[in-house]
Amino acid sequence: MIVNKSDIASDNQKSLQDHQDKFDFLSNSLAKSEINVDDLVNKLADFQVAIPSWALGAGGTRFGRFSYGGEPGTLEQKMDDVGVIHSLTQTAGAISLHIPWDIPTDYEAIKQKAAQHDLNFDAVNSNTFQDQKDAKESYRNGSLSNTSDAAREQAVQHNIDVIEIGEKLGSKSLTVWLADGINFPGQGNFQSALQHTEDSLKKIYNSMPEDWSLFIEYKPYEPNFYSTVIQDWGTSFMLANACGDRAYTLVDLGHHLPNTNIEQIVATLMLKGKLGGFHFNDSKYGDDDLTVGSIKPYALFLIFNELVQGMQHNPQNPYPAWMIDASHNIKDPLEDLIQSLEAIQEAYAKAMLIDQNKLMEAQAANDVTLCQEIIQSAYRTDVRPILEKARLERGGALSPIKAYRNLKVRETLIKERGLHSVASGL
Ligand code: PSV
Ligand code: MN
Ligand code: MN
Repeated sequence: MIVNKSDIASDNQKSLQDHQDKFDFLSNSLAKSEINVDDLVNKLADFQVAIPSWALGAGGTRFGRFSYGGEPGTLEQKMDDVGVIHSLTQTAGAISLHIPWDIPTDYEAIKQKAAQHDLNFDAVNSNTFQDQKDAKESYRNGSLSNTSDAAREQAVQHNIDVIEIGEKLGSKSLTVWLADGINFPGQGNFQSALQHTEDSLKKIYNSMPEDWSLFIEYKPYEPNFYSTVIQDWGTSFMLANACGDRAYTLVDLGHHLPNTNIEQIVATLMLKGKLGGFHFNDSKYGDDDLTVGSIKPYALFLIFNELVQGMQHNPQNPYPAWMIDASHNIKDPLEDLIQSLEAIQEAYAKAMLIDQNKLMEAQAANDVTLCQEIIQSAYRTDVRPILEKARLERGGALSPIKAYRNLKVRETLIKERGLHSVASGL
C-alpha cells in the first residue's frame, strides 16, 4: 500500500486552520524569548530516525505472540510499511535490516523500493544470538566470546557476510549486539570471554570498508541472567577504543538497570567522541521495548538535552545513527512506531528550547532553583504545533495517527495481505 501525498493533503485540510492558530500563538511567544522558530522547524524536519525491519509485525513475549492482521510477509512489504510511516511523518527516512532475517533476494528491486519510498539503508545488524539453519557451529555457549575457535570464527564470518550485504545496499555501518554471557556463577571465565570478544570484534572491524563504522551495543542482562559479556557502556567503550577510530558505542535506552543516569552516559560518550548509534524505546523495568516516551518522557527530554549540546559542541563525535528499537505486542505496530516518532520529535524540540546561555550562567552562579526553572520551562512548553509545521512543510500529515486511521491504512493492508499474515523473520 502507498499513501499518496494528495490524500494526506486533503486529510490535512480539516485541521489546517486549527494548526495555523496554534502555530502562530506559539511562534509569537517563542519569538519573545528570541527563539528562531524557522530554525527549529528545519532541524525537526531534518531529523530522520531509522525503523528496524523487525519492528513492523506484532512482537511478542516468551508467553505468546498475538499476530496483527496485514503484517508484512516479505522485505519488500516491510519497506512498504516504512514508506507508509515516512509518508505520514516525514521522519522515518531509513530502514535498518537484520541479517539473516531480511536477506534481500533481488538487490535491484530492494534498492528501487527504497528510492520509491525515499528511504536510506541505515546500519545492518548481525545475528549471532540464534543458531542459523544448517550452520556447523552452535551459539548456545556464545558467539564472539565462545571458548571454541570454530564457533568464534563462524560468528566473525557471519558479521563479514553482513557487511557485504550492507555494502550492496549502500549501508555504512554495522551494529553488533551480542547475547553472549553466562547464566550461572562459575560457568565461564570473565577474562577470557572478554578477551575473545575483543579479538573477534577487531577482526570484524578490520574487515569493514574504510568508510564504514562499527556500533557496539551493550545490555546488562537477558537472555543470560548472571552475566553478559558486553554488559555496560564502559565495556562497549573499551572495546570500541580497542578496535579503532571508526568503532563506537551504541546506546539503547532499554539496556540499562533501573534509574541509570542515561543522560550522563550520553554526555560522557559525546565528550569522548564515541557515541555512534542510538536505539529509542521506553521501559518501566528492563528491556521492555515500549513506545518511546510512554513511560519516562522527562528522562527522554533530559537525554535529548545532552544530545543537542553534544551535536552543537562536540565536533569530535559523529552525527549519531538514530533508530527505534521497540516491540509492539498489543498496539498496531505502525501506529506504535508513529507514536514513538512523535515522542522523539517532541523531546528533541523541547530540548532545543532550553536557553543554554542562561543555563550556563545559572550553573556558574550555582543558582540551583533557576537551573531547574530554565530546564522545566522548556519541558512544559507544548511544542506540537512546531512538529506539525515540520511535517506539513514536507508533505506529511498534521496528525499522522489520525490520518493513518482516516486513510484506513490497516484495513487496506489486511485486504492486501490477509488477516493471518505473519511478519517474516519472527
Ligand atoms: C535485544 O535486546 C535487541 O533488542 C537489541 O537491542 C538489538 O538492538 C536488537 O535486539 C536486534 O538485534
Ligand atoms: Mn537495540
Ligand atoms: Mn533490546
